[in-house]
Amino acid sequence: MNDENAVSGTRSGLISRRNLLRAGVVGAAGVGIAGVAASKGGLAIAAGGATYDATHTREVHLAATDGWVTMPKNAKPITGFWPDELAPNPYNMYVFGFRNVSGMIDSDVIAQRGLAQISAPTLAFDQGTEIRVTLTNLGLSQRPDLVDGHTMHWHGFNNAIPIFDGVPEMSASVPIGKSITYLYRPTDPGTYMYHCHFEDVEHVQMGMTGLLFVRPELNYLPGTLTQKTKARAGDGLIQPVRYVFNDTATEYDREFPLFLSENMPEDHWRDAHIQISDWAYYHPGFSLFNGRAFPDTIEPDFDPMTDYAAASVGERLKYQPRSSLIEANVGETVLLRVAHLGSVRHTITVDGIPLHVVGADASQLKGADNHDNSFVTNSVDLGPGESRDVLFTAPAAGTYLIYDRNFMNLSNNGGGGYGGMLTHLVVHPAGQLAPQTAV
Ligand SMILES: [Cu+2]
Repeated sequence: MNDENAVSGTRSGLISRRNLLRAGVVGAAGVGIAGVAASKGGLAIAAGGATYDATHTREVHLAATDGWVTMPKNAKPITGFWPDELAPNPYNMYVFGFRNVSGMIDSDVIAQRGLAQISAPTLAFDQGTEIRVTLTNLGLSQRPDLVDGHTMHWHGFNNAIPIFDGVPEMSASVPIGKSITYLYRPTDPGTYMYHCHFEDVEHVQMGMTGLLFVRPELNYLPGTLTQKTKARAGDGLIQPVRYVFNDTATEYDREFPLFLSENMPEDHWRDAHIQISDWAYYHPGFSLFNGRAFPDTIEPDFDPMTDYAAASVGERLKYQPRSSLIEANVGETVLLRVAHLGSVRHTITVDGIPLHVVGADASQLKGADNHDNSFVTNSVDLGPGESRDVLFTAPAAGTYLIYDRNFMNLSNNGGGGYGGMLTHLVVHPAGQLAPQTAV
């Protein structure tokens, strides 16, 4: 924590922990969605006691609810469990998840009940920014018998305040119809993940997981969030300068989130059909990149708020909105932000392309003596809860495969053809793709 962090206000006595808790919980105890405004108001008072630059504030509003998604049709059905006969066309699997409802009016937020997405929205923040993530619990449309809370747990964030850590046993969760605003000021750039921590084995398996990353201040002009730019060699274009960490050796041209998870269809069926799951008995049917199994991984991005023709792939994937198609021009440096919140190990590889791992678990691979601990490999191995920052140089134009080396994770529940954790890297001739402007 740096001295500018709102949290440091508690240390300097500007606000007590008790008052901060009151701001988060009591402020959120309004009726229905009105709790959002109440909690924001409460936290504005709390944050007002600390010194920070208000222009460096980011506000995000997430909604937590349930919903329906699709796993690919080339999967082997599981009699009685998948496809789920309760699923509305064109979907086939029940999930819990988050939605990004930032900027929506309350009635639109409430209308997202039952429309969860997987993976959770990718969140990208800048180092040193005051971040306020408001989480609203919309309840579960398929399971009105459940009164589950939800939380946001930023995995790996050094959080001094239990309530903002989102572990309900240590503080509080968000009840149905209520909201809490979580406060953060990240000081450590890198790739993280976040998830709901309420009955976390279940809620994580059901889909309340996503990727989050923090860009380093080295990207910005001193004292501002105005991005540094430079003319790249060869094309003369002025482009944003992007680094993974506060080290010029970690420069890249394009970045892509690659969020790893799996699901077990029987457990999703049981949650939809009011049956008890044994979470100790786990054998995933689908392994996912960014919430989709191949071949859906290479479909483009979709918007959960857009109407697509009912039979189109867009309608089928609108609640799995994130593509895993990786595209770059020859010679560009690509950053894969890999994070894993499934339950079994995964080893990601790209045939024939050396992978330079420069970061692990939101830390640059560099010793205290500035020793370079980064390494080049063909196998990026991750356990659950781990992340890696991987750089590679886009080779000759063509299509390459990015996949999990475990063959078990390359089918859709043992069905015919390839599936699971597989996506494409498409390398274009030099200069063909415009510079990346958004992730
Ligand atoms: Cu939850």
